[in-house]
Amino acid sequence: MANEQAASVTESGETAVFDAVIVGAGFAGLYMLHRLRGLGMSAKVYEAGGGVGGTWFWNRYPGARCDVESLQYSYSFSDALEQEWQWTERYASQPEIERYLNHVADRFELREDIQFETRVIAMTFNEDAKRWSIRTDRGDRTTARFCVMATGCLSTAKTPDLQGIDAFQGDTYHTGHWPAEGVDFTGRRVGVIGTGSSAIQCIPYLARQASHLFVFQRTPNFSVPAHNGPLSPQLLEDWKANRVRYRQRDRASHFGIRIELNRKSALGAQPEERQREYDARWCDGGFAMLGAFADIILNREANETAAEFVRSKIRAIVRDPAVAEKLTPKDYPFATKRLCVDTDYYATFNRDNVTLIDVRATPIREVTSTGVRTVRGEYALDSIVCATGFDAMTGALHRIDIRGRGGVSLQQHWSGGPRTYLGITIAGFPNLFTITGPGSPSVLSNMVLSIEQHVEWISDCISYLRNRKLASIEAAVEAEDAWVAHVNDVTSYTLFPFANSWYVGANIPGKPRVFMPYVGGVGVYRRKCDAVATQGYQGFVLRS
Ligand code: N01
Repeated sequence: MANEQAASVTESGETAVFDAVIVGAGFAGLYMLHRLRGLGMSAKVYEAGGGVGGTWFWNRYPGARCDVESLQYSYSFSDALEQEWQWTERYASQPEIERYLNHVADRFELREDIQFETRVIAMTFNEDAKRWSIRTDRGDRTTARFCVMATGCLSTAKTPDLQGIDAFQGDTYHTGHWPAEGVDFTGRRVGVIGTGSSAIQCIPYLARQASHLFVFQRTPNFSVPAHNGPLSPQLLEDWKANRVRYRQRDRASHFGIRIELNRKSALGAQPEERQREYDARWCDGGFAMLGAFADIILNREANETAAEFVRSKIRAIVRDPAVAEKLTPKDYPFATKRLCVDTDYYATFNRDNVTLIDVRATPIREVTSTGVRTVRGEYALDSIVCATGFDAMTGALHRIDIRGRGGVSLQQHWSGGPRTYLGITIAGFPNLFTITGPGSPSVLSNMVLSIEQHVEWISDCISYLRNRKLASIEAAVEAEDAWVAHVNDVTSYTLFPFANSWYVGANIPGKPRVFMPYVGGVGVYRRKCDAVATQGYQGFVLRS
């Protein structure tokens, strides 16, 4: 396989030629480009946004912040980068992460190979040439040996299907498409639809600005405190001195983050011991609660002890018992919908200018020109903020008309739900890779750590092909079947299937109900991926 140098294109109608096309310039796309360049390959990145960042380019709503700690939610591949970048807070805010990614793009001189404000609309595999043809919404035509989908797991925003929403005379926003210039809600009556992670982060901020905030909640969520704050110089120093060891620890862990996993069963512990453990983890903040006991996510009764602990906290924080009751999740196990991490979320409902509306009890009938009407009455609003989530994990891929061997579309191949081998490759779609795709730990892990693992696995794979003068790699159907069965099998030991979460596609009408991420843990998963590679890409068909 020769190095297929880039020809220039495109407005003239010529076709540009690259070794690889990467779709997306977030954490995944940037590192993929850097790695492929390191192999001496030509690569082009197409990015729909006007800048780098992916998720962190679009989700700039007030309060947007990562809920994985900044020292862990950052690249580990460059010691120099780690030494020179100073994170300021335990959890980095959106502006800080966006600045970081811009720094990375500049530091590694990545911009020249990124075409912004360009959306890939179609990708077709040409079997004779063993190359992909790529088309964009700006008329670019490109061919590439390899395509890497760095399209993100939560990048296709879902707007609520509410009658009349287009007729609303006020302003409407989606947290996943926030205006770059920001929004001033001072003096406005604001309605927030949704109470997932995005809403839980922005509600305290909106409440401080708006004259009145109306929160339209369909399903209450479990949320734990972040306990965010500045990073101490000692902590930063320790991290820099010991980063290699800490990163190794995280790579071998379950979630890809530092959580002390208690091996004990919640049911085996005495009530006082349980309380002590949960209290300590609540005080620690963030996802520490997930590791409180080994069976929380496996056993309904054990889970109930954690759920009841969080419920007791909600009742303690929220002064009005009726409001506390509405905010209390009851009909799905703790942490089987994405656990939220907040700053002052529950306490915000103690404010006089915040009203919680339970739209499961009193459903929204329609959006009128002046507000939201539920079966009980109308709420006059100046602005509506839709914090209604995403078509997760598959949405961004399905937006592109991807056609593999025999012209079969990804839509057809995934009509019953996503099917992958290792979450990285798809049978019938040679030389196409999905970073943090369905069937990999992705959204159940520290995304940056999982992205790095995939990028390195993919670049090693491409290097292997090149060294052996092989033209293509493709997952065997049997390997894909076996992996899908394994992913489902591992899931079936957990409580995840009991929640109507976006993990199972429940938020998108008509989406096949399939638990999409791999719950086996990032350490176990990495070993499996490495074993496949060291055994000569077992489960793949390699062609010259
Ligand atoms: O979206 P969500 P999100 N009428 O799908 C409700 C990551 N993230 O943007 O549950 C009324 O969680 C819906 O109700 P229900 C993180 O992985 C990370 O908040 O379907 N309500 C739900 O309450 C997260 O999980 C970070 O009944 C409607 C909400 O909208 C993921 O992104 C920060 C409705 C959607 O919640 C997605 O989070 C933010 C309707 N018609 C996000 N339609 C950090 O790292 C939907 N809803 C911090």
